Amino acid sequence: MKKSTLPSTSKRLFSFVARPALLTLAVATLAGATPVHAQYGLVMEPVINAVAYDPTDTSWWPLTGFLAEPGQVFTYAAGYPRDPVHDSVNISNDTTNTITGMALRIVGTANATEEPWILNVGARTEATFGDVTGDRRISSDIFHHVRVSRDGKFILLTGGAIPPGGRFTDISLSELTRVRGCRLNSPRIEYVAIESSFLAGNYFPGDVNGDGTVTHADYELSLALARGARAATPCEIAAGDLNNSGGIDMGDIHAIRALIDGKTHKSESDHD
Ligand SMILES: [Ca+2]
Ligand SMILES: [Ca+2]
Repeated sequence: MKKSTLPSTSKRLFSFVARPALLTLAVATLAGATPVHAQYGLVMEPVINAVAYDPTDTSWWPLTGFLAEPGQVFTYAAGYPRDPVHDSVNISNDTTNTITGMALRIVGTANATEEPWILNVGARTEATFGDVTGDRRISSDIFHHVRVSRDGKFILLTGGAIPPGGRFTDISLSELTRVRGCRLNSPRIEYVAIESSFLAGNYFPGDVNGDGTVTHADYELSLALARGARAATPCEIAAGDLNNSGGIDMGDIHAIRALIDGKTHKSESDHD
């Protein structure tokens, strides 16, 4: 399978956070309980790199065809074998937002990578986000911070910006890997359903409602989200997923409470 050629700048710029994240992912994958039926896993590596403006290039896709606003979710299909269309078409940020992050979540399976597809949201899949190119990083020359959740299903790329008019690659590398102790039956096909969204603005730990400070309002909001009042947006997860579980849960609630209380951790029982 052909490996994508990445711009050399991506090798310089993008390792310090991605590497621990991937190590965490690898540990989680190896240490996690492997179902008896699992014989293979699909690893996906989103590659979001800058593309220079080229007036002669008319093949790019406008982002608003998928995502018009921060936090809006577009569900698509990707997987193995790779879809060459997505390796050769670039995307233009035709929104009015400066994009400050990308969030992707594996949410199920799919039967094809091009519409019409059937997306089975909630279906079990062994697919995770991780390194496909072999450099032990998630490569991007735009976003310098990468966080992969412990279960490998959620990836958040931040620490960069795509201004209005900016262009970027639409590439998700993928490969099938053998799960420990099992044989890889080849060729196999696996497509997964992926929820994608973009962030605009700055998000820092604990500021779940994005108003610039960490207050009791963030605690209340995160508590509601942890209790399932509604699905957390990628922006809320970016700020509130302090334990890197890929969502807002009770572990985050305690961490946010500790931030509000000005403590690094809570060791005493908590009476509300
Ligand atoms: Ca806040
Ligand atoms: Ca969490």
